[in-house]
Amino acid sequence: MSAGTLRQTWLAEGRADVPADAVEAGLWEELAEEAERLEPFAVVRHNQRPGLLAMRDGSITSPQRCTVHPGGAALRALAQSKALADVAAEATGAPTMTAIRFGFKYYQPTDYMHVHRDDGKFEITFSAALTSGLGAMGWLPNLRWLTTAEVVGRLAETPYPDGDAFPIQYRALTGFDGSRIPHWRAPLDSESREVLVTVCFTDLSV
Ligand SMILES: O=C(O)CCC(=O)C(=O)O
Ligand SMILES: [Fe+2]
Repeated sequence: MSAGTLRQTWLAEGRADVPADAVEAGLWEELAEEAERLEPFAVVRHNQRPGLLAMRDGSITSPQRCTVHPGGAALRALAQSKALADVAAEATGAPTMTAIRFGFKYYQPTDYMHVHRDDGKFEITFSAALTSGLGAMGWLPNLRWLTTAEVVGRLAETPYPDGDAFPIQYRALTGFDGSRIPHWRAPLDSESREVLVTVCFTDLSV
């Protein structure tokens, strides 16, 4: 995909498809092994405060339950790869991009994440599935440019709004404008626990 296409898709749709060759097949294997190995040390994230909480950085937090781990050498290699930083920069138009948060998220059956907006420092959030049963995330790209107050006003009563499906692909990264586009994961409807890998970039040049 040409750089121009990445940029246009980002501007128009708030998403960026990472070319398959940006991540080596061997690294996916290492990520899957690392996620398995670190799972016993993952911590439960269970925010039970009901409703949407508007934060001063523009993010919106909401109830969620899952297990998280910041990863090891394989995830650092992914987060620090030049190919991924280049996609992040081309899409967002920022000169240089730095990964400032990354991790594995483990969803047990019925784990969930209500509608929210990511940390305002994140210019782009990439995610991929490390297991095959994760399914789509929900998102509302039409609300991308609304203010925090407007989003809270509209979605306060709907943890899982009637929105669009954002496919989380198995061993393939997709970027999206997670600090602006409200998104969520409905309770996991699967027999097995599923694993997501996520990497968020910011522009440290400003
Ligand atoms: O489960 C997902 O696909 C999205 C997770 C998410 O939005 C987050 O961790 O901020
Ligand atoms: Fe998110």
